[in-house]
Amino acid sequence: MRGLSQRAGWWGGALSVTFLVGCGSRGDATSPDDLPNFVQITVVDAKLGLGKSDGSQWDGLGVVPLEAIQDLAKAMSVIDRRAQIADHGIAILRTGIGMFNAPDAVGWAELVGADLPQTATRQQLVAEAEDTFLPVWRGPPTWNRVPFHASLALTGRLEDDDTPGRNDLIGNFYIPYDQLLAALRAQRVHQVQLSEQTHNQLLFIGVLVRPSS
Ligand SMILES: [Ca+2]
Ligand SMILES: [Ca+2]
Repeated sequence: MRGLSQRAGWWGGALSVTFLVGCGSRGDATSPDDLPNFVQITVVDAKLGLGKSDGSQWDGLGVVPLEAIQDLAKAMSVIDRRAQIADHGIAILRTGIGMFNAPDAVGWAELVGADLPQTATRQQLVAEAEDTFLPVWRGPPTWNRVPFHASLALTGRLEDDDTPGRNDLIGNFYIPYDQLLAALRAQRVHQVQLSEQTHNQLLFIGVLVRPSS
């Protein structure tokens, strides 16, 4: 946990800055006819909201301005449509680490869908570091040779570890096939926007989907 140092004026300036984004257009790496039968799926990282949906901090006392939470999520959603998160959006979250008490993300993820192999079991999401809005998952959790068809989805849950107390829910998430397909076509880590599913508490989860023999 970190001390609260809240500067309301900072938000107006930070969030009014134009988010600089690339067009992100690389063209489709795959056409419908050459989609792989199997893929490898990796859950790489996450981007967490600056506070809880009620405006309280993840840990400790104090508030996070609701406007700041909503504006940040809104700004980042525009970027997501280009399948990119601008460096400036990440900078806001990094700066937030010094201003608000960041969570200690833990959780799990699992695949759902038809014809999944027995090896496609639930995997734990353990952050490399505590107290961060930008957790990177240890491992990272990866499933190999996953049948790739329209019934496939990735689901899971993130909590803020408050041991020995009761954890705070960050969010339950569901990433459908079309987003996994977008990740496959992106040929790099694809940030899936989840803020609408989680009341702006879980902004994105980064997934990597690659063809698997
Ligand atoms: Ca907490
Ligand atoms: Ca905590």
